[in-house]
Amino acid sequence: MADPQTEAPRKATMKIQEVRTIVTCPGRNFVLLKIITDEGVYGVGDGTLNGRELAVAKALEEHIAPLLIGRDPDQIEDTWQYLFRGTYWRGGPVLNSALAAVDLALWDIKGKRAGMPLYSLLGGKTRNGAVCYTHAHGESFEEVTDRAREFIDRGFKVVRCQSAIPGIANTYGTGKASGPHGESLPLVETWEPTPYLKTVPRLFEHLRNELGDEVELFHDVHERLTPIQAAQLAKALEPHRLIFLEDPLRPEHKESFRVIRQHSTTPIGMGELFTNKWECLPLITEQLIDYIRCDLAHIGGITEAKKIATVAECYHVQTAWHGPPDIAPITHAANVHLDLAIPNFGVQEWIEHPPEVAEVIPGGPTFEDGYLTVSDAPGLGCDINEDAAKKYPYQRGYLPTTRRADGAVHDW
Ligand code: CS2
Ligand code: MG
Repeated sequence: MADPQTEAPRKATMKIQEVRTIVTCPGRNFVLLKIITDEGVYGVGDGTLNGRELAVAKALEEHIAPLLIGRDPDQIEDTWQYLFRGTYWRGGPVLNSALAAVDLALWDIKGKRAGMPLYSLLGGKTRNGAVCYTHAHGESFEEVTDRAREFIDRGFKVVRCQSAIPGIANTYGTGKASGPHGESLPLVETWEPTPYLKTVPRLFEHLRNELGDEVELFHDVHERLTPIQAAQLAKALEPHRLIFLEDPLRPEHKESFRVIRQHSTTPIGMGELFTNKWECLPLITEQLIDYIRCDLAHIGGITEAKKIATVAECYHVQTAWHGPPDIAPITHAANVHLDLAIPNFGVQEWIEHPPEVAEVIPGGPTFEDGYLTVSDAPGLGCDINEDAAKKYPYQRGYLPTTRRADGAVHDW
């Protein structure tokens, strides 16, 4: 523990000697962390925040790294509390992504010291693999169906489906929005609820007719609807049996989820924009959602996710941790370690990174027949190849923004 007067670390068997932030862009930007101890053991973490990467990198370099030098890497909870509550100005996506990077790296060190994979430290395996989903998208229903079929043929048992909406330019999830965009300004997407609400149920009717009943399907609203629109959509989708409807409402309005629940039995998933456990609480304790899907890289890492999973378990809520391509394989590995250990795992989002990513960050999860697994290597099982990282310098990139047909800003 730290000295109560000075925060100077008390004598520890092992000390943090160096904290290295690595920003790299092997196809997209990642903010990686290496925490190196005086005994040579090191841990790797990920604090990538898509579109605001350097804010996290600066927070780590300038504000957090100096606080870690000399601390005992074993005391993860104390370090977590110290970094979260000890800043006074706490939380939010930037600071909690930075905190996540530290948390992941400390768990990695703990696993390496114990000689155990993380899932083992978290209580051991409750399942052999984590069933996962990926994204099928397209300009037409036929294109979405063909993509979904390719994934099903590869073994996927769950597929997220998004199609272009007639009359709307650059619809979310149809494939134009990802990756760094150089120095350019954000791509602008448009949004109108009426064509969207008409199209999505038709898409799923088409998909069920073409793909049958066995595959699990779902759809990401990306927090764009009003409560009553979300209720209408959830109700209209009932016959198509979605595993869940993802992120229907903005993260600010927890009580609005009651409106959806009052009108529909379509399961609801929510959470990639949350940055701490308290934001999840009302949705879980009121049983307004069925899947909690926070992003480990934005909520302060494994320490916070484990607590959220435990609270969710008490209320029959399952996990579906966010697993987009804009977080590094280190976070994907952390997701799967947790999925394998907790009793209330639901489904895991997973998008295959291009090969350059594995060159820089080897050791991410492995996909086989619809399931993800991780290696039995101690810790998270990932590494950072710093020489390879140098080959791919940071490129400024923005997420798209969204405007209504009349030009007004809407949620992306
Ligand atoms: C999406 C994300 O994976 C998802 O469910 O909502 O792709 C999200 O748009 C990105 O993580 C934003 O960076
Ligand atoms: Mg989403």
